[in-house]
Amino acid sequence: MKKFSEWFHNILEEAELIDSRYPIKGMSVWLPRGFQIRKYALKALQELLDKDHEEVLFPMLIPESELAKEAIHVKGFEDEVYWVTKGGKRDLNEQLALRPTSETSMYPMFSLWVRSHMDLPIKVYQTVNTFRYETKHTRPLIRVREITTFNETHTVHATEEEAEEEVKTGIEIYKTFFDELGIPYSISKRPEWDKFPGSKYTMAFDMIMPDGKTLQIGTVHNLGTTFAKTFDIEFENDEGEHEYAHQTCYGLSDRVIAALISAHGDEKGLQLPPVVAPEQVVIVPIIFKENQDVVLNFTDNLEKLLKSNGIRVRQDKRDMRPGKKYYEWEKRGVPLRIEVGPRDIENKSIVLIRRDTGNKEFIDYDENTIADVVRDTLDNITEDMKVSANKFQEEKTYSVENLEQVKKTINKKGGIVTFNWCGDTDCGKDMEEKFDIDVLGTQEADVSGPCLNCGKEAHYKALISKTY
Ligand code: PR8
Repeated sequence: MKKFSEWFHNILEEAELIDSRYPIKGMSVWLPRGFQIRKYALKALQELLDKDHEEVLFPMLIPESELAKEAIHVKGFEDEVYWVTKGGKRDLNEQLALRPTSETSMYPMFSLWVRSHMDLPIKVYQTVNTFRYETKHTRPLIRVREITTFNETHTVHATEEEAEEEVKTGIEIYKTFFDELGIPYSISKRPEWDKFPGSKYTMAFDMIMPDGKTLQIGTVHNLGTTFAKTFDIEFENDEGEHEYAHQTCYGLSDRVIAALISAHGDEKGLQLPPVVAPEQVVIVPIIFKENQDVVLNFTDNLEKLLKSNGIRVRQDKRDMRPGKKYYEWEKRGVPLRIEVGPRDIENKSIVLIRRDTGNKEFIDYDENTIADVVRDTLDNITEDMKVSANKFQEEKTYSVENLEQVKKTINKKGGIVTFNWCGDTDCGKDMEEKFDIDVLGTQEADVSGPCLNCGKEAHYKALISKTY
């Protein structure tokens, strides 16, 4: 693959996903094809969230006085906030922030909603746009200033245990979601200096991109009682005493689409797992003048049949060379192509071509079973795409034994490097500087012996990488 960032930008344009020429840095336009992929991805996510959470919608503007209340939180975001200062020509009494995330928009309301333990738990989510004035290099979908697809879940609980449980639930939901999309990930606990501002701790999902750098594709935060104390989210327990609530929040963004594109795309273009593909199947009739009617009769019927079985199918009847059509649909990532020519109809067979492997399969045509055959093939594609993407992440995760290897591996191979680590902030920051990397975080592991960097006793597996 040519240089990744160039490939990535090309594919957004060539697969007609995003137009990034919008005249504000860090803000782009979702084109119809991109928007459909986004829609199907959100549908899959919402199905998972809806089992145990309710959807809500909060305003986009936050009064400065609320945003400023939680000191650590606001410090983490102060350089990134966009402000609305005027209504028409008049200065506003109080300036209003465009939400960079919604804790300070939601929690003052939670404070009104929670009175007794009977009001708990609260488990809500919303999918909104948020704004962050990012100063690092912006890239479409990957680091944007208007996050157009911010899916954020916020929960409130009576006990610390329940909040811990919810962190696990959040992680499970994201695992299932990423698995459905065939997006590989490594999960780790972010180091103290890189946790979400105001949180107790942060669990993060990172995917290794084709160029070897990692992208944070989702985070789950345990907020403890910090925000509850700031925003007065209190409840009366069984004994009539007042207690502060325990909270969690977790979120995903447009980056999921970037991860999807990057995990599966290739030199031919986009490659979509069936669950998010606007067209799961494209039928290309091979038409010659003399038998046009026979072929189109057949393909129209096939199209109808697949559609009635809930498969997203499109027939491409355009008057152009089949080869050109194949090229276009491959570039757009359609998982399965069906070719039907006059000879196939005579032989009562059709041809299935998989986008992921390029495999061509001639199958006997039977109206009663064709939908099942197609569905099975789509399922196999989903599974194989996942396996292949996971393999890349595994192969690019290296366990090393000494410092020399850390440096060599990161610089030569990229990916994630893991090794025994003490977990101390000073030691971590020393490594970040020395190796020009980021400490992604730690995984609990059965570790013994010294920290690879400082020689003190190791307690964790560290994960480090170069990051986006
Ligand atoms: C929270 N509050 O906000 P988080 N462009 C694209 N994606 C981004 C960007 C950006 N500029 N910044 C972050 N993300 C919590 C949890 C409510 C929900 C993505 O957490 O700041 C990253 O994938 O960690 C990140 O993991 C996710 O949004 C949530 O943002």
